[in-house]
Amino acid sequence: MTREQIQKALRFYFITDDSAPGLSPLKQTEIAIQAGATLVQYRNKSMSAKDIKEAQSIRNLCKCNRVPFVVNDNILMAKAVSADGVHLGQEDESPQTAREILGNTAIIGVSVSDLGELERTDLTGCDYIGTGPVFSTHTKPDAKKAIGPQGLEKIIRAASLPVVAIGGIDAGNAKQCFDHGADGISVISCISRAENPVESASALGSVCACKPRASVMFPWKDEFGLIDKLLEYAPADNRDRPDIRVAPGDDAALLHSIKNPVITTDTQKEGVHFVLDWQTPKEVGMKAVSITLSDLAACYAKPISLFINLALPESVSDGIVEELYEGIKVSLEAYGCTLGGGNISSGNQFSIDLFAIGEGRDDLFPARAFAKPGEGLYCTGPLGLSRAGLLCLMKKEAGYKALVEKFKAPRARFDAAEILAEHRIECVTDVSDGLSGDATHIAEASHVTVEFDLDPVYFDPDLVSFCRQYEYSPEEMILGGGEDYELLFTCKPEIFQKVKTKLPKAHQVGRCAPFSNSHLSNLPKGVSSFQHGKP
Ligand code: 3NM
Repeated sequence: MTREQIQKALRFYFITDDSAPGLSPLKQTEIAIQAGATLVQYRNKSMSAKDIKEAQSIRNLCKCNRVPFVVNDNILMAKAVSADGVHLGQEDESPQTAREILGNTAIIGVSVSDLGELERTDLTGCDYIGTGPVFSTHTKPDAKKAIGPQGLEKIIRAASLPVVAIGGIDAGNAKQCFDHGADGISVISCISRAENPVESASALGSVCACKPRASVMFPWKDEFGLIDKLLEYAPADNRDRPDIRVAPGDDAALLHSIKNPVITTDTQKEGVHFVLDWQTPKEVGMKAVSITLSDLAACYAKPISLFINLALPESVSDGIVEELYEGIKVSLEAYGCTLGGGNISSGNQFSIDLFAIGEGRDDLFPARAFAKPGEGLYCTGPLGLSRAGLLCLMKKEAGYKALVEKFKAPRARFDAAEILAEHRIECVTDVSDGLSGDATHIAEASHVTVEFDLDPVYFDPDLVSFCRQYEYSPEEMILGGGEDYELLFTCKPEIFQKVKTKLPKAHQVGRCAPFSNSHLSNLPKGVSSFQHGKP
């Protein structure tokens, strides 16, 4: 996390109370999240292995609501429940050890109670400091004497890291902590033991200038409820489409007979193909449909029906699934495809498996194996944009919206496929693995050598300026980047001239020669085919 992200997360820092009368740590967390908490720490002074379930439920609730979750003192518990980090006391392991165990992206904090302790503490690997008690507190029996807002300010001035204040803080005195320079305040009893915890949390949230959440998201529980919802999200004309005889919702869908069934499958996995911090669930749903149907476009097949298999970890909320469905629906409608059915199960990783059925043409089924020496290698549109868009997201680069859009919302090129089919082009594939990867597929299947010939005239201007800014080569993005979902095809140059009149963005990227030694030639050094999850 960047320093700025840590500072934001510290603003309203809630710590669970393991001995509050009446409110469980999970319920306390729900109240804090509702009031706008920006980080939750699981604190359980008698922490043992059996507490893992409680820690997991709190972690799941936090994850559903996109609130960072850290564990107090215990690095191994933090690791075991996949927490976002750990908060360490002076008697615990060092931040450096925590960093080694929890990795680069973990949030690691350390308690420091005075200037002497600050000087003596090795803060290597640490992201923030917790300082207190600022005011007197009954919650921590062994807490030192209160340092007051002035003491807090002294530590903030001396510290090089963001600081969160702790100890005896409530809505009445939190402002003093901010006024004296704290990045955030952390509280236990002002929520867990308040007479009215909801009101108290909400008052604290407004002092912290944190927006209350309209609703708290809960981990998904009901498989059948979610399947019903999936069906509700089916495209509007799903049920009276002529292709479907028995609609989804039954044990299986019965389709009317399809003359040339074309079947394809694809998968999207969280952390490999999508990251929910970068893409909304709706965008993920839309893209999952597009990339699956793109295979049908490359086969000149008309999309008929899509089937979806979802694996959900508990930390995915119903709300996220509903948004995902919304995206699936929008995309299916855009392509005129029905939803054939779906299944949901729990799993360790959020993943979406998709299966699509399309109807192929009677007269033409393009394939990678039909490239001939003497033909040119062409593409229906600019390449490399999606990879550059992914890099923008990773670098938190706010410009280059068109590149990011290409990564988030690629389109299956049925429009281009129709024009290629009109010209009876026989060798087609979609560019999902990067130009060098997909050209290799064509060259291997057709036993030809593809000679690349990239003309900078066709490089996308945004791609060129992105590459100039970040010192990448556009050729590398085009050849090695993936997920553009344009169509790559081969044909005679005179046929291409005709195609070009209808697809102005189509351009040549190489040519096919009789096979000689290797499948690719003219490939700049260091360019390899795209691998998902390894940008
Ligand atoms: N650490 P409350 S004070 C857990 O000074 C803890 O390091 C402290 O609870 C420190 O918000 C404290 O109920 C207790 O006062 C904070």
